[in-house]
Amino acid sequence: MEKIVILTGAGISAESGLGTFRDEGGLWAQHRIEDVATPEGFARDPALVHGFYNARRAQAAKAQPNAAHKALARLQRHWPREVVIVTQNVDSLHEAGGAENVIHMHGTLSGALCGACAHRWTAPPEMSVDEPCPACAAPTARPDVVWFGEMPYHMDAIYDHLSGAAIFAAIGTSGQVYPAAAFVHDASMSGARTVELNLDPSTGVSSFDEVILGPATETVPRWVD
Ligand code: BJW
Repeated sequence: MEKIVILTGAGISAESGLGTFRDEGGLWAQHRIEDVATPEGFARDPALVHGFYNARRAQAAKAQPNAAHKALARLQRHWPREVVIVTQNVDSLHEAGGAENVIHMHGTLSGALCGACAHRWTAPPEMSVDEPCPACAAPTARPDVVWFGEMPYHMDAIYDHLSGAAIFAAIGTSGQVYPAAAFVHDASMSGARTVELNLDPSTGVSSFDEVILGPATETVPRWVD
């Protein structure tokens, strides 16, 4: 069955008040990627990394889904078997906006993961360095997110969806992080029509068949309806 595969990035949650990574004043202007978004950074200073994610978890808990999240949820309700939402975002605003089936390729802020036995559980609002794993008791709890150098989640399922895509849309992502940045090529190879909806053109803008520029809360509902 032909699919509509939608990839979302931080830009879709920007108008819900959550900072993006690479825009001016974004998260990477305030924190060094090597310190907070790599396994090596976590090994060096887990307290710093927990602090970074605790603050983002608190901020995300207060954020409300916006018109773009809600429009995609409407589209998915209309075609539940055809519409696949793949998000790089670790917030849960797609679900809060009514989407039921969301693939979180970079994990979630609401998850905790044991670095020793890979057990997963719901993260408390504040994680700390001595938090024990409920399964093996090792003090190796980490946020269940995907850092640089780690394998993103659900890649087999995502490639499967991309190979059957009739339409591929990338929304609010700068196209600077792989493997998500290459999905437009994967989808094109499968014959999909590709569209970018973004505030500023992404790094891979020339690979898309169509480009719609503007804030997601305006462009996404218009594209969906
Ligand atoms: C709006 C808007 C509004 C604003 N409306 N729009 C050299 C070449 C190629 C690859 C590599 C390389 N060296 C290393 C790599 C691999 C590396 C990588 O890509 N590095 C690059 C820096 C080059 N990738 C990895 O390590 C990944 N793993 C991997 O590759 O495994 C091997 C593998 C091989 C083959 C197949 C599969 C796997 C893992 C990457 C993990 C990324 N993790 C993070 C942190 C997650 C946890 C957390 O949230 O803290 O993921 S980094 C960060 O970037 C986060 C995001 O999901 C990701 C993408 O960011 P995003 O969403 O695009 O945000 P921004 O800020 O960049 O862009 C925002 C956009 O929104 C902009 O375009 C704005 O214009 C727009 N916008 N307001 C609409 N209102």
